[in-house]
Amino acid sequence: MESPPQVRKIMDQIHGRVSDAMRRARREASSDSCYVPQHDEDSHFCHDAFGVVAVADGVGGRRAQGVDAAAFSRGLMENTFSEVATSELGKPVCPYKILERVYRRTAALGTPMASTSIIVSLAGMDKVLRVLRWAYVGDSGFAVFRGGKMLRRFQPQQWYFNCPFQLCVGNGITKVSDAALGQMAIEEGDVLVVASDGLFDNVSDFSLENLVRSTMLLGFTPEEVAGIMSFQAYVASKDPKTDSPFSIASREQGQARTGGKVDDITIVVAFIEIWIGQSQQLLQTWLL
Ligand SMILES: [Mn+2]
Repeated sequence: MESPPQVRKIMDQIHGRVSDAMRRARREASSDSCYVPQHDEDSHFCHDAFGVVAVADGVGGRRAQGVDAAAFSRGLMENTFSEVATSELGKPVCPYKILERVYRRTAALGTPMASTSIIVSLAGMDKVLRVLRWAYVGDSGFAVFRGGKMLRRFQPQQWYFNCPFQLCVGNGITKVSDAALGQMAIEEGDVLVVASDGLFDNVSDFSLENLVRSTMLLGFTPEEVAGIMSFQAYVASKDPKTDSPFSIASREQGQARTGGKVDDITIVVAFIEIWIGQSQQLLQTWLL
């Protein structure tokens, strides 16, 4: 199918950017994020050189008593960032080992409250195959898209409806060893979305697929895709009539409910780019 001129122009620009990126040495992914605060208790980061994305969502059970529900999620993310940024570049990052270490560090400081958390890393290169690895606790999660289709999605962990597994100081019922772990092979061109429940409770998988498909077709950047996704989640969260994934799940629990769920919305979008360096690429070409 012939593309309209403006789309061709965007595609040419993208190809130009891809060529530029090819000239650079090692690079795991191109990622960016959008955060729409409501209670401002989410926290996140993405680090392209290490190929790591992480999101944490502070659980605000005692917010009314003036306890800072953001402290634990921020502590987790600050410690995760420092662990990742000081690790050896090029060496695969194990999300569970990092989660375990940063949980201990954050808990040892006596940081109040609790948080869900997810860490995703691009790890374990097997020539051209790259592996995506994850560890998460609770309902901060991820989805992987290939060719505009949702290939894989996390399953939220919760003790009961709207009460996610959560890490906290002391003897909480959730242990760090309860984290859901997994891995999958990914390919260049795959799209990874890592987000807090502010996204997944407000936007259906079907809508996410449509959004990824259309924004990829238009050559949007990770920042733009994250922004559009956040806007869709925010609009749904404030709409009392929309049939959100959260309201559908509520009805399954026997609660009469419609509308979105007002919450912090954190979304990180990463385009998987597997540049293995020009010399290695040449070598591979000769070997073929
Ligand atoms: Mn949340």
